[in-house]
Amino acid sequence: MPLDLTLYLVTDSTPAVLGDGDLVHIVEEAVTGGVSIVQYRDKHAATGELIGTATKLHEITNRHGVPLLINDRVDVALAVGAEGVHLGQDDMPIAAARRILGKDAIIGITANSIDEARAAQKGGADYLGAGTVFATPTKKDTKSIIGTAGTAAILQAMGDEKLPSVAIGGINASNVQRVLHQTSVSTKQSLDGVAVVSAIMAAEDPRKAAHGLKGLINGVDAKIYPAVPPNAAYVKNTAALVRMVPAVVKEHGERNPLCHNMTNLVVQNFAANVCLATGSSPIMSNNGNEAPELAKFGGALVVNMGTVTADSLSNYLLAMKAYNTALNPVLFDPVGGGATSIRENAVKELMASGFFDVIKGNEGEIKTVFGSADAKQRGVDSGPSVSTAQEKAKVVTELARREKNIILMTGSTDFLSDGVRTAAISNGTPLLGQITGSGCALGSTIASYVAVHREDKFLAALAAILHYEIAAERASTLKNVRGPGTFIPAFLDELSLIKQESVDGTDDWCSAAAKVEMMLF
Ligand code: 3NM
Repeated sequence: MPLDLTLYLVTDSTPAVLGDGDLVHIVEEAVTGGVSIVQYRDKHAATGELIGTATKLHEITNRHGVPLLINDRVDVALAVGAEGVHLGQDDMPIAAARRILGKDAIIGITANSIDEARAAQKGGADYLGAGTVFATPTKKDTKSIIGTAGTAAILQAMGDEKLPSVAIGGINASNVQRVLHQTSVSTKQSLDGVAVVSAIMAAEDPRKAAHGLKGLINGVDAKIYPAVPPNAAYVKNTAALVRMVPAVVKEHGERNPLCHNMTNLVVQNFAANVCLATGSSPIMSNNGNEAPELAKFGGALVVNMGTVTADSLSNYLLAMKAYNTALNPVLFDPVGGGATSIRENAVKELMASGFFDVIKGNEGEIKTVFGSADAKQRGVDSGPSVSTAQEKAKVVTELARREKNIILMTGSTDFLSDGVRTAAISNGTPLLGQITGSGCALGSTIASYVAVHREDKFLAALAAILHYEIAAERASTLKNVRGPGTFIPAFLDELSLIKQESVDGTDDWCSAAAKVEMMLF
């Protein structure tokens, strides 16, 4: 029987997952819906019961031509003639299981680290279950949460001899596409499928759930735009990129996308005014329960961690899930990310729970997301920089590569990267640093630009930054602007004027003023 890991179902007989459902019936429904391999996993039942249920499951899987594996119990697999076993790190060694089950048996192994994956390769495993990707109520005693970055590292470390691999832990319809996308190191070093428990076992309609997941995995509904576009819009040349900006500003101004802001009280008013002036339609809603409805409007979400509390964190998680499910862009602004352990943990939890198309922050915040040792911040301000331009550019490039998204590190020079293209942008005015919320409002601007130009998110972000910073620059030179107070209304005017100039087809605001330098890695 061929080993097809596309959609791997692991069963669970505990009341928390199974409820009053019938295990055998659920597996039949799931296999009909598209599950390509089944692992019978029951850590509590007596041997006789295991053999009874496994026999029934094997009759179903045989009928559908998919393999049945038994978790841990080599004896049960042998007794029912199952196609193989799945072994944890504490179970029987692979070689011993191979001696008992023979060369044709499928033997899979769980790996939590690069070392475990390499040992599984050497030991002759047929496939790898990498995890735990995300924290999951289904199995609380997992060794550690490795996220998509840890899973990608395992796939990469296996090199050319990579074993067929699935990822497991907290995977469901809302995140399966981005898990496949973010863990893919190269065409070869990517996942062959995903393993799920509750997404099918606890679903109201397991057949429909399996069918839906299979469609998402096969990319039938794939709308995830890669950070680096594969087509002609992917340009590295500075002048060519800058020439494309006014058309994106025009597109944004004409399409008037929704910009859903979850942001702190201090900046709500200013961010909403910036949205209106740049051409997006703002909604300021910090209630995560509203997000599923708002996510349907095709706009973008801004998660500005501002003043994070347990309550706001759970709202961010709900909203992020809604936008990820609707495949609409999310921008993360980890405000003060490195300032306290609560914020640092919030960053970790948010990063582990969903996909951010763009992460923007100052030097300390981006380093916190990256996991740098020198990320410690005092307050939410950036503080004196400790890195050279080259070092900052390297951090944003590496982080963008790791997260497969767009990273912006703000400062007097901004560094923007999609992992392949990295730009240093030196527009702006020191006055932006003297008004509250200027960084947060830039986040709102970038998010709505990505919503209208998602086929090249790097170009969208560049257009937003130039629109914003050139407007600020223009405002700062006006005669009647004497300081931060008079700067704010003039800045809003210039934002709106640049939008209008672009809609009218005038490009000089950008070509004459843009200070962009591409940095190559
Ligand atoms: N093994 P769900 S996590 C069975 O990390 C199992 O090895 C894991 O359940 C591991 O799909 C897990 O409901 C449970 O999140 C996965």
